[in-house]
Amino acid sequence: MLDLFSEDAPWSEPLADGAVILRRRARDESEALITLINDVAAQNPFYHRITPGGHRMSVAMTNCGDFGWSSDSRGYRYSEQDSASGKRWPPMPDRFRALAVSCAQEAGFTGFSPDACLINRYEPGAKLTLHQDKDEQDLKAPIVSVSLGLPAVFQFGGFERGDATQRVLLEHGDVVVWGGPSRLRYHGILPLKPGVHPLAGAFRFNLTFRRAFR
Ligand code: MD6
Ligand code: FE
Repeated sequence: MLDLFSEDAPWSEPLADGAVILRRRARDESEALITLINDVAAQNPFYHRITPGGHRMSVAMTNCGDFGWSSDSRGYRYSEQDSASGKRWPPMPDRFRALAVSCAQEAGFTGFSPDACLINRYEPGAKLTLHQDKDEQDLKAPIVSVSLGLPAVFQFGGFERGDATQRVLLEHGDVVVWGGPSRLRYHGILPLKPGVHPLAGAFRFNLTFRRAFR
């Protein structure tokens, strides 16, 4: 149980209408989450996908759940199999689902039922340029994003790529939930600074839970 009166209890920070950071919300179970990430990666390894434009992504990715997000020369999409291995994605661990559902609920999104979890792994220098998440069928469902390991600067913008962005540091155990009016905001991650995290070593991991299909 979380001790809400202890000095280091989680707190929340509004980001925009429909978007909130639940600070340290996943911290107490982070060791278990990292073990589960390693289990998924043992079945379906992280790798650097190629964008439709032919660039190798600096972020390495894998997925778990009924569907996984990937990118190759034919485009971005959700699929039941990893196009690289031809295998189905490993199932979404119950603990992952429970965390995502409870964070969504806390942010006001009841009934969230994720069918996909994209796992990003950042090494020093890895970044994610400004993008929108719009490959999901049901844009009414929120996205729940869990940060683990090394901290990173998150950029949160508007509805056009050129709009001004806010910069916020996302640290180990922080959870961002967004949906509703913010669902299609541009966002990205600045290049990761090198470091060593006691549980994640030289990496940052990010889990994003989505509802890909209705
Ligand atoms: C990351 N996150 O934190 C990248 N997308 O590594 C995302 O791209 C993201 O945090 C949609 C919703 C929440 C996110
Ligand atoms: Fe995204």
